[in-house]
Formats: sequence, C-alpha cells, structure tokens
Amino acid sequence: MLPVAFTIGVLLALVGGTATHSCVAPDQLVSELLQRLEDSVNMKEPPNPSVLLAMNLAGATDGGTHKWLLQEIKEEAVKKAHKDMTSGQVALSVLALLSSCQNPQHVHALGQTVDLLHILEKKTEEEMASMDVDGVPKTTLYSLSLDTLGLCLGRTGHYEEASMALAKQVLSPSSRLSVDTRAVAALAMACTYDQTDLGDLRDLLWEAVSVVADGFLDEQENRDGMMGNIYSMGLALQALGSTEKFYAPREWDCAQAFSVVYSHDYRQPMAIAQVLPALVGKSYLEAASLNCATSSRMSPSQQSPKLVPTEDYRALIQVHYSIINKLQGKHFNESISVSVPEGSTLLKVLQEAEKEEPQFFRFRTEQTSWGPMVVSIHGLAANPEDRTYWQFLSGQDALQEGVGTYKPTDGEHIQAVFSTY
Ligand code: B12
Repeated sequence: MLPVAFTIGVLLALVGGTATHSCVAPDQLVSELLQRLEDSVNMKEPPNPSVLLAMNLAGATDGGTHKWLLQEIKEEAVKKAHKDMTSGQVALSVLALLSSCQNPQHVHALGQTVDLLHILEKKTEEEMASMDVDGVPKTTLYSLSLDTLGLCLGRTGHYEEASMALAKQVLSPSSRLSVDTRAVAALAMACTYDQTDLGDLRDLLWEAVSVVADGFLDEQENRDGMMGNIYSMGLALQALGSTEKFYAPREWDCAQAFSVVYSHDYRQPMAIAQVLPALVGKSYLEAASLNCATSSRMSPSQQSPKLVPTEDYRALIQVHYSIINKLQGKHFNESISVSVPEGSTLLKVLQEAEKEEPQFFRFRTEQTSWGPMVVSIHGLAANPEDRTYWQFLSGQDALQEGVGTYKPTDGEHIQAVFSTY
C-alpha cells in the first residue's frame, strides 16, 4: 500500500495533472481507491453491499475479498433480510447481487434459499403505505429511492408507483431533499423512465429527473463545482453522468465537478464506494448490466502491513461540548470542557466527557456502514419511529462527518442537539 501521506493530489500530479479534463479518473487514482476499499473489508464485521457494488462497477471482480464479500452478503440475506434489515439495506444487497450477476430471486446460502426481490417488494409496500398515511416513508426517501432502483433493475414489484411518489416529492415546492436523496431518486426515476410504457408517468418522470439534473448543474455552476458537500459528490456525479438526455442540450462540465472530487482525500469506505463508480464513468443504474465473465481490472494486491500507531505525545487541545434536549421529556442543557490530544476524533471528546461526568455525558453508539453513530446521550435514545436523532453541530453549522471521523480544533464548541429529521 502507498504511504498514508500519499494523497490523491499527489497521485494526480504523478499522472500529469491534466487528467482532470477527462470524465474518467486516472487509473492510478482508481487503483488506490480500490485498494483502500479492499483494505477496509474486515472479516469480523458485517459485509457492506455498497463495497461489493462499487468493486463490481469498477471491474475489480477477481480475488479473495470479492468472493468473501459475495458469500457473506448471501449469508446475511438468508439470515436477516426478512426481519433484521431495512428496505434500503435489502435494496443495496439486491444491487450488490445483480452487479455480481447473481439472481436475487434465488439467493442460496447456509442450506436455505430466499427470494430477496420478493422481500424488497414487501418492504417497499410498507414504505409506500406509510407514505399514503403519514406523507413520509417508514424510513427515508433516500431508502425508498434505493428500493425503487432495486425493484426496477430487478424488473419486479411496484416500482412505477414508487417512482411516481418520488417524482411528486422531487417536484413539490415544499420538499427540501438533500443532494444525496435527489441523486438516488434521479437514478431510480431514470430507470423507470426507460422501463415503463405509461405515457403520463414517463412525462412526469422526465420532468422530475430534469429538475434534479438541472438543479445539480446550477448548483455546480454557482459553487465552483460543489454539489451538496464533498460526501454527496459521488452520488451527484453518478446521477449527472447517467442522465444526459434529461438535461440535453445543456452540457455538463464534468471536469470541473471531477476536480472537486480529486481535491479530497477520501478515506471512509462508504464515501469511496459512492464516488468510485462515478470516477470510472459508471452509476448504480448499470448494476444489472455488467459483464461478469471478464474482470477488466486487476484486483488490488492483498493486505499490506498497516502502520502501527506510535506512542501519543501530541499537544492537548480543549474542546467545549454541550448536550441539548428541548424536544422530548425532561429538557436538559449540559456543558463541559475536555482536553484531548490534538488530532483526536470527536468520539474521543465524547469518551472524555463521559469519563469525567458520566451522570450527564453517558452515551451509546451503534456501528453502521459510515462508522459509529451516536444513538443515545444521557439516556435519551434516537428513535426511527418518531424520526428523532442526535444532530452534531459546530457553532451553528451541522457537522458534515460523524464522531468517528470529525476532528475538532482547539477551542471549538461542539453541540449535540436532540432533533427530528
Ligand atoms: C438518511 C441519512 C441520515 C438519517 C438516518 C435516519 C434513518 N433512520 O434512516 C439521519 C438524519 C439520522 C442522519 C444523521 C446524520 N448524518 Co446522515 N445521512 C443519511 C443519508 C441521506 C442516507 C443514509 C441511508 O439511509 N443509507 C441507506 C441505508 C440502507 O444504509 P444504512 O447503512 O443502513 O444507513 C444507515 C447509516 O447510513 C446511518 N447514518 C446516516 N447518516 C449517518 C452519518 C454517520 C456519520 C454515521 C456514522 C451513520 C449514519 O443511518 C442509516 C439508517 O440507519 C446519507 C447520504 C449518503 N450519501 O449515504 C447521509 C450521510 C451518511 N449522513 C451524514 C452525516 C454527516 C450525518 C450526521 C453526522 C449529521 C449531523 N451533523 O449530525 C448525523 C449523524 C450524527 C450521529 N448521531 O452520529 C453524511 C456522512 C458523511 C461522512 N463522511 O461521515 C452523509 C453521507 C450525508 C452527506 N453527504 O453529508 N443521516
């Protein structure tokens, strides 16, 4: 593996720098990102279908990691899909299997067989029923978009109905969907547009996908290439790269958008998994049409030795931390200042606070595909049923990374605010 300090910027300099003017990233960058993705696969953790999907779209289908991931995803599906997976998680597994040329209707592992598309259909129906009653899906519109894409690519279920609901949300003046959600919704709607014979639905989908794509192009123009934040760029690029006909004759300055991505050193497996398909000129829309007979890219070499952290002699910084609940039950607002070594993640700050005043700053995390998510503070737990969560802010600004990644600076004031989404 390349040394840690070897950033994407350096890699680009090595390949001549001018590669930013093409809409496929340089091979060396793609290989480095693939290597990081492969290194992230930890056999002690649940398999991540987004990683397998990205590897397949990038053509890295040889090797032990790929094989292991595929097998584990099948095993998770037979064990958990019915009860312990959300609709979006089932959808991601469907996309991962389709991109591995496996039939999701016949997933066989551990002596059992499940029809994952049927399970996805049922879970999507629950999402839609909740849309009808409450105006919001059971989970999120992001997940409903993944569900719709999975069903459309698998050619089963009511993806036309779900696409219509997504289009209405996208076109509603009152809805404020994130770039990430609009991007996945656009992929799902573009898939349905190409599948359906219903003329009215096609018109509606045409309008909705065009609105998303035009909105992205406007935002890119106004913000020097940025759409959403650096972690939305992967999905936004996938959407723009696969919906040209919806914004023609307007043209996409893909070099500008790619250069924003090149300037960031992506480390989190999920972030890499969302950006890599776009960097090789592909999107999730192509998950069901890959040629699995050939591996176009060498799978990166297996596990190189990891850097062993040395003793910690870093300077200490002070971080102010507040926890605020004005939403539910007994309100509270508690603050503390803690010292942590410079370069520590926010998780370390929370741990120090808990160590110093456990009666207030006790917290719990859950491991997710993006790392540890804070699910409870001071005994107050986030709950998907009432759509509550712990939001993290620095001053007035919501953090763009979670506690396992974000590194506060000296004197920074971090707030955890119990909020709704
Ligand atoms: C929906 C969503 C949420 C919802 C999840 C609710 C739910 N029950 O579904 C809510 C509103 C709670 C949420 C919260 C946050 N989110 Co969010 N979220 C998303 C979004 C749009 C979709 C995730 C998803 O549903 N995936 C599909 C399902 C099937 O996969 P999954 O693995 O089961 O999804 C779970 C995890 O993604 C987890 N999750 C969601 N967001 C985050 C963020 C972090 C840091 C972690 C560890 C986990 C996590 O919740 C999902 C449902 O359980 C993504 C966009 C994206 N590009 O991926 C951003 C995204 C993952 N979130 C992001 C961020 C920054 C946050 C917050 C830190 C924001 C904040 N300032 O507080 C908080 C988390 C704080 C905490 N308590 O630790 C970033 C992460 C970037 C990064 N480098 O880490 C993303 C990529 C958006 C972006 N472009 O900035 N989020």
